[in-house]
Amino acid sequence: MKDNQHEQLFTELTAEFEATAIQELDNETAAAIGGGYNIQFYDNNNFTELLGSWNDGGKPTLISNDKISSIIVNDGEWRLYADPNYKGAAHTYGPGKYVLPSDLNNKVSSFIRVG
Ligand SMILES: [Ca+2]
Repeated sequence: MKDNQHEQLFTELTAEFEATAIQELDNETAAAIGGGYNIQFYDNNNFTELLGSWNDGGKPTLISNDKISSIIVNDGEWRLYADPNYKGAAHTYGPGKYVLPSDLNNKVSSFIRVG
């Protein structure tokens, strides 16, 4: 019975993690259907560990808080902030690939499309 309980707990934890991941990636799914993403966030410095994708608007509080280290902007201008609710250190990025500077690396807590 103990093994079963252990397995059940693991299953619940996995389901919880997946729910969190899916929530962050909802817009990626939408973008995939639409044919592209306007901004993509990565955990590392070489654009391979995708944290999430976004097309429009912004997010005042990120699930991937304090994790983003690089971004790819495919369209629009986006402003990234070190603090929630569009506050703190900020930089604006147009189309391109960027490794975030030290005042934003692993510190981004909100972002919004500004152009
Ligand atoms: Ca990171």
